[in-house]
Amino acid sequence: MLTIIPDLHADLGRLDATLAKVSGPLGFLGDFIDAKDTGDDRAVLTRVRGLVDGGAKAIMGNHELNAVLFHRGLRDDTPDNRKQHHSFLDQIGERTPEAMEWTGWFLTLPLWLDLGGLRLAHACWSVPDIATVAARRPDGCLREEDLPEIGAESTPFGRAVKRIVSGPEATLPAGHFFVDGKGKVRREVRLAWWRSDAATYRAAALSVPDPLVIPDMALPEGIRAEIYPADAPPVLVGHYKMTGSPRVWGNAASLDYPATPCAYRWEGEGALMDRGLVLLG
Ligand SMILES: [Mn+2]
Repeated sequence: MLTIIPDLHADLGRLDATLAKVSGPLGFLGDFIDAKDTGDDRAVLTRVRGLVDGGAKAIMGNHELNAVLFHRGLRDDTPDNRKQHHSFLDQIGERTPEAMEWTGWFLTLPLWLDLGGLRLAHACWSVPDIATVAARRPDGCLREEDLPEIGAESTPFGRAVKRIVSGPEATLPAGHFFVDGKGKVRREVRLAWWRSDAATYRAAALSVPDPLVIPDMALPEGIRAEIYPADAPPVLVGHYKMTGSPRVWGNAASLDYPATPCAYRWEGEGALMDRGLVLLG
């Protein structure tokens, strides 16, 4: 039995409310830091680290990976990247001894955990990407010497790491594009990797205001391989800032519902069930 807790984003009140409602072994899906507005990064990290030292499981989110890269000069120093990381920077500072201590701890968190009957990743359980990373790092934990190629996304290894924590995207076939919710023209589309029967760009497209503009053309083999097989063990992720009521999607689910906090209580079932969801509101 294990209770899986998604993205906390420096929200100590949410962590307290979660811990008051659940009992038994815990697993965390990453993105502990970086409040949207205000938060308490240090308090959340201290609590989670204490729980991990006591046996809780935890994986790395894209915010932890970005912080590791930022404090080593391996992430672009742009206003957007600083804004995303502002609550940590305000409280803990930039490349301070404490920032280096926390980001060093982030590197001890694996990118994925396979618990036998249940798999955990922050954004995507990509079978080919996990194989690529595991060939070098079988335990899923990155080392300092891996970081430059991840920051630059310059190698298959570096790109695989990014897809595991941030989710896969595909470049649309030549001539195709869509306009996103902010009015920006995009030629890359996020993939709903959990739709095991998705065979075309349109069926696999995520976060597109009008999916009909996406071509109903077959996904190339390399991209099709990112789609999670229907007969594989269940996967829980966070990351996707879901709206509406929490629900499972089949053999995968995101637990990241910022407006409707939830967790998942797994009792060994081989298929995810809506009744495993624990609402924390
Ligand atoms: Mn995330």
